Amino acid sequence: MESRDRLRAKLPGADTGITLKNSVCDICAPGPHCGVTCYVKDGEIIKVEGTDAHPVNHGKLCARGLAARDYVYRKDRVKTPLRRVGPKGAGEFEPVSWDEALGEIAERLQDLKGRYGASSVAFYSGYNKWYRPFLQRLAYSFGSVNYGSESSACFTSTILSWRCATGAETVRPDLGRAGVFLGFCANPGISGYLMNSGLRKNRQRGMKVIIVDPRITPASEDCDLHLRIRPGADGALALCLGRELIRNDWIDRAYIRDNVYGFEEYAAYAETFTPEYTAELTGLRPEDIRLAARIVGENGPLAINPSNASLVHFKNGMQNHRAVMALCALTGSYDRPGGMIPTPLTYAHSMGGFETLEPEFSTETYPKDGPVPVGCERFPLWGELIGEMQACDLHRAVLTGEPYPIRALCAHGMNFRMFPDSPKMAEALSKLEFFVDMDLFLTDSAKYADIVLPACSSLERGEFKVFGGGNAQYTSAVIPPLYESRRDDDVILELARRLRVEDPLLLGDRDDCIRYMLRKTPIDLAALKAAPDMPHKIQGLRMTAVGDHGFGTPTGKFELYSTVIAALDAPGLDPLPTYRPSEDDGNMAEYPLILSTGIRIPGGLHSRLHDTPAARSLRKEAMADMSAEDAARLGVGKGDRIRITTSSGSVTVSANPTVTIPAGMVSLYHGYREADANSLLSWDHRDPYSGFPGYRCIRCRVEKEA
Ligand SMILES: Nc1nc2c(c(=O)[nH]1)N[C@H]1C(S)=C(S)[C@@H](COP(=O)(O)OP(=O)(O)OC[C@H]3O[C@@H](n4cnc5c(=O)[nH]c(N)nc54)[C@H](O)[C@@H]3O)O[C@H]1N2
Ligand SMILES: Nc1nc2c(c(=O)[nH]1)N[C@H]1C(S)=C(S)[C@@H](COP(=O)(O)OP(=O)(O)OC[C@H]3O[C@@H](n4cnc5c(=O)[nH]c(N)nc54)[C@H](O)[C@@H]3O)O[C@H]1N2
Ligand SMILES: [Mo]
Repeated sequence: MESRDRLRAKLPGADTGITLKNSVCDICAPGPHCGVTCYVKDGEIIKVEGTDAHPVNHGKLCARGLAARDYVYRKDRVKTPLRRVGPKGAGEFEPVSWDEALGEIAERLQDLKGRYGASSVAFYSGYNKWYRPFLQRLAYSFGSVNYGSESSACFTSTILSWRCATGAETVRPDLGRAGVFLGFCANPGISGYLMNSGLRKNRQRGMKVIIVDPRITPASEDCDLHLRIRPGADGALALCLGRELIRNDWIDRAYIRDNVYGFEEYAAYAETFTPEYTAELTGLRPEDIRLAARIVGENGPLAINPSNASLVHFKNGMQNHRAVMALCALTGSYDRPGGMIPTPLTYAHSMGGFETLEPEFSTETYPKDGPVPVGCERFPLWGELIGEMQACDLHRAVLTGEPYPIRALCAHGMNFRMFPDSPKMAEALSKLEFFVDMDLFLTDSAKYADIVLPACSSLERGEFKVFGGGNAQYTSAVIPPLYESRRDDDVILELARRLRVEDPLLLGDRDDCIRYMLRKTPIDLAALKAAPDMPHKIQGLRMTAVGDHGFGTPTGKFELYSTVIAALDAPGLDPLPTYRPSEDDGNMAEYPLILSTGIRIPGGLHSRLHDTPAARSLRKEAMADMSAEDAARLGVGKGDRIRITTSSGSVTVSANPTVTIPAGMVSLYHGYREADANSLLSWDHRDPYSGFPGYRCIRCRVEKEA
């Protein structure tokens, strides 16, 4: 082939000047962070594909990862540090040097600390996890208790419920040995494609799969039983399944005797959830519920869905999740082969299968004499077991001064559109005395900032990562940071120096900090850095064997009756996984439909891909899926403009009538500038245990626009 054709085909070689470099795609959650191979010519990435030999994705990439090049070269990248010169939100800035920007930030933060106390400054991280230990430690070393993140609305409620039940924080299904997979809210084909192949492969070997999902999805089309539950009724179904397992003696009595606390109380409560009563609550048929119980009872060990953000995005979400987890206790499937295996978050929210001292690094400088972090007083269980600022309460603190005023915000990746009642969060950003936001893009949130700092992407930096099975990698940059962008951790460390925090680690070197976190592992950072292209299996790691994890609860058992919740004695919090309705207070006659916001779409990753052309091309318009029946009743056809109204507001989007959604349900993805789902959500529609917003169950009405 001629060089010209080889160039057109983007083939690497000396004649084409194209070289290959490996890195990771960090557009989505750090768990997957798939290996990518970048084709680089003249310092520019011209193509991105999955790395064949990478142990996580084996050459595969999803629609988001395939848009990585477009993401990096988005037109709205922040190019230099910026200082606001116009009104807040208007997006008028002047470029300033890094030195000026960081100098001004340090000066303003010190001034606010002097006047109002360090905790009047909140530190916040959006979806990105990779720099979080540094940011959290900076907040605490600066003296503020108010470090929080988007995890206040993502999956930390599942951590909270596992901590309550067993003391573990994250738990993974041992799919390779499971007899049955009970997938509440499981649609991994769209939200986490790597788990999808695990489900398929194990179903072929005989594992039974039950999918509980109101919608027809790729996962529900490839399962043994699909239960199309009413949104938010999962707790009732789980309690009824527990009842049926107990009545049919499909439970592990020896395991329960030795390892479970509160079985009798739980059994008495679950007994009230007869299949007939549960059918009324869930919209399912009693015989289907009985069949599900039989499939679980006869096919152990039981594995459940570990990524349950959509299960906990309800007003009753954490309790629903606890009710599902209880089935693992009844069947003796916790910390047992084929069941749910406790697995620590190893580093930056990734599970390597081993422990590091990241939690110690992140929290050891926590200020001893500070106030209670924002949101922890209102959500005492969150305060007790998580202890970080419940970030969904941030706008309350700014706008009402409750529990005390937050005056300044130091944010990495702020996006007001993820917060319940997002216009309130935007208003809060406009009321701050000082607001810094570091982001790749000049987002609508960044436009409220006094100083905007340009961040680089994962392809422009080297980074320490861990992967499942005891693998670790220290990537190197594929291209240098674009424009004047920098990596977040460098900026955090530089700010620590300028704030003169009394913290030798933060005043030192990034790798020394990482080594400090890894000091009880045999990981050699220098060796990893010398071979950055691929993850390496770490030899000599200590991993806890299945069955040996024990229980970190006060009773030393799997607590079906939570002694932690009982000891809080907080009004409205029940020690048993009790079931409550999930709807908001909207009145049924006025708002007859249920709006579920945020069900994942292939080309969307919160707000960050809506302005990325390759990903956006998969769903060009903000579009709401609704049932074909409801659409016919309202005279709505595909592409017609519809207005969705809740007691909090309304948005106009195009309609997508589909048979995959049940009658009565409407689904809208979040993060759209032109149709912000979270402007439809009342600030107070929240789970009292976790403080999580009820994103997935909001009463609404739909009207066709003239
Ligand atoms: N493409 C894509 N992937 C993503 C993300 C993204 O934005 N886009 N976000 C990532 C993040 S941050 C997270 S937290 C995860 C979330 O991951 P998931 O929770 O897996 O994602 P969802 O698609 O929101 O929900 C899964 C399924 O739950 C169903 N469901 C909705 N309501 C109910 C209900 O009341 N009961 C039951 N049983 N099922 C219900 C939905 O119909 C959907 O098919 O996804 C991650 N992966
Ligand atoms: N209605 C509704 N709302 C939801 C959800 C839902 O299902 N429904 N899901 C919730 C869930 S599970 C989640 S996880 C949240 C996510 O919500 P967010 O955290 O708000 O997610 P993003 O839109 O990705 O915004 C993060 C910002 O970080 C920026 N960014 C990306 N990489 C970097 C980096 O390396 N450094 C810096 N400094 N910035 C970077 C991005 O450009 C983006 O502007 O949304 C929640 N909100
Ligand atoms: Mo999330």
